[in-house]
Amino acid sequence: SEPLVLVHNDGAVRTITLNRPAALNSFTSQMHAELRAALDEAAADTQCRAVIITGAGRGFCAGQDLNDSGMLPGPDGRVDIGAVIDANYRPLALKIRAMPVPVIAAVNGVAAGAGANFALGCDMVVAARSASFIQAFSKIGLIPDCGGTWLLPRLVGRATALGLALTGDKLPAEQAHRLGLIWQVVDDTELQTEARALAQRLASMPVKALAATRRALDAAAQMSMEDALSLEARMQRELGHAADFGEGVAAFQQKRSPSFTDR
Ligand code: T3D
Repeated sequence: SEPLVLVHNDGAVRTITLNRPAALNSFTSQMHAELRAALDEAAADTQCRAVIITGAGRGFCAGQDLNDSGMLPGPDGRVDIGAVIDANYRPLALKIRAMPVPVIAAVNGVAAGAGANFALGCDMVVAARSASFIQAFSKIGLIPDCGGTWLLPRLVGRATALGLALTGDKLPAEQAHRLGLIWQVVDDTELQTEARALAQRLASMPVKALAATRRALDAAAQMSMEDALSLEARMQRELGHAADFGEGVAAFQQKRSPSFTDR
């Protein structure tokens, strides 16, 4: 049967495409498993220096597939959503946050529910002009998951986060960009080209430091400034011993372009 996740390599850039277009790439347990495997392989392959996640067809990802077997009531007549979250969404959100390379979401169409927060949890989000973001959870009696409760207020502030989460209104890409929810909006026809150009640019940079930057920002968000300064010193000391820093400084001094290899 068709793989639910497609993987394509273009030099140092790996594109992972969610591939259930008939159901707007909504998540089944099987698609989750294939996505986890693709991310693990990208993380383990030292040739891979940037990852793009996008969707096949007209949607990016419509969140949980509401017809998947995990959505069926158990013997007690209840659906065990907690089990689905523990098995699938929590590991996914954590995995993206722990990737050793930058992860770009190229949002080609609607991103709803966990599909929206999965995109927003990536390092940079580039969206097609016709794409949109929907915190669909409230409409079916749930709260934002896949990191939404943590991400949304940090990205756009409490008032906007609550407005989006309570109404479940569709937020067009342009508006998401104006609110600071995403990095960039591009013409539909340019999405894959722009995402690839950004990924190639990041892949040529010191990716070890880029991944450390994500880690430092996330950790610092919970700290006093004093503690953040200590964290910066600790991480900077470590990066200062890595090959990329030596190469970056040498290339600057020799007025040549650097060639970074650390990961
Ligand atoms: O386990 C847990 O539940 C916990 C995890 C929860 C995380 C979540 O993600 S909860 C939120 C789940 N997602 C939703 O509630 C979104 C449901 N989908 C929609 O509201 C709409 O499909 C969209 C607004 C996203 C797009 O609308 P539209 O009009 O562009 O497309 P459509 O016609 O509704 O959808 C096209 C097809 O995809 C359609 O199938 P069909 O009729 O052509 O055979 C539709 O049923 C299917 N589809 C879309 N979303 C889902 C889905 N099938 C299963 N699950 C979906 N989430």
